[in-house]
Amino acid sequence: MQQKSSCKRILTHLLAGGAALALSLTSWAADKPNVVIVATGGTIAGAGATAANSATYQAAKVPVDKLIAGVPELKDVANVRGEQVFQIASESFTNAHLLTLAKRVSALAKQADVDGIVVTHGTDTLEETSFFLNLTVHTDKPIVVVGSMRPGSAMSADGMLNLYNAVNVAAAKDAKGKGVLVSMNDDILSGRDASKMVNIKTSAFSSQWGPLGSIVEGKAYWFRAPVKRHTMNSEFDIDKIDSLPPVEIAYAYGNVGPAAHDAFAKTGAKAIINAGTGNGSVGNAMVPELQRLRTQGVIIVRASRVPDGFVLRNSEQPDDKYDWVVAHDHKPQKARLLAALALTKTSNTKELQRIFWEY
Ligand code: DAS
Repeated sequence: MQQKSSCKRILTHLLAGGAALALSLTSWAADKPNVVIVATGGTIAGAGATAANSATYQAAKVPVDKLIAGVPELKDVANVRGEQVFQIASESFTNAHLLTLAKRVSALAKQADVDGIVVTHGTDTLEETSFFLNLTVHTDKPIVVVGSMRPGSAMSADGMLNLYNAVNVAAAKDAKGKGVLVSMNDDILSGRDASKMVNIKTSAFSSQWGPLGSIVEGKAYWFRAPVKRHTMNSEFDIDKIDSLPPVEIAYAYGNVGPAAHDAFAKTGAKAIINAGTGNGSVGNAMVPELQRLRTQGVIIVRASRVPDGFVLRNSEQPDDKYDWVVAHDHKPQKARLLAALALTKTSNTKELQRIFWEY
């Protein structure tokens, strides 16, 4: 009698286990895309002391599985799983973090069972990561970078909806081939030119060239596509890059002198992004300093501290004569990354300028 009841119990247990397994397999329904959320930290993983703390909180606290559990609607969109690559505030990102993250994203994109990738990220350097991935990951699968301006513990937190939107975009077939995307505040921006333009609002991110599309109630509406080279059409391949040459940014202002530039050159900078005034203008006192640095072999890239517009070649300065490069419409923080990648290939200034026009 004893033996019979234990067999019955084991059988019941096995049947229940089998049912759960079957359920889990069906919940990874083949008709749903597979999306991996690669988590790096930031405010979207942040937590504040009270619901009133929308700006005072600790970033990079909540693990990725809790982020996913916090948006149960994700399972209606895709088969979602999470990977915690880092748990840091993004102002602490280094080149090493960028390389590690891009290599992981590249490896995931190669997997046949991955249809789209979401990267959760702090907003402070989100634009640098989205641009770097756009330049180096060879895939046409959607890669969507997302963050939030308020921690999940705050009233009207924006992280849940931003994450829901990002997974919807990553799961959308028509998001393929558009390069790396940034999904913030219902906008779908190009990872190339998305920038954090307001540091205290949920409408923080924009591009001077406008969003590529918008996402409403989980549906992506597209209006434009990128024209600059990216992902599959990029000459930079993260799988072949293991380090980045040092490139620094020197900010210009009235009364600026060469101290910062000289210090960068002394520490081995291969290029200096000069964040000039106006259209990348260089003060009279600084022109000979930059020419001197150029003769010492440092690449000079004229960018602008002005958020929008683009630097014209040979306008404010005779770039051909000085052998300088212009950053086109790239903000200094993005020009730094493009210059570093370009310098893994060449230090020929004509080639460097071509790269700035094309990416
Ligand atoms: N410190 C900011 C960061 O991690 C918080 C955020 O906005 O995500 O980028």
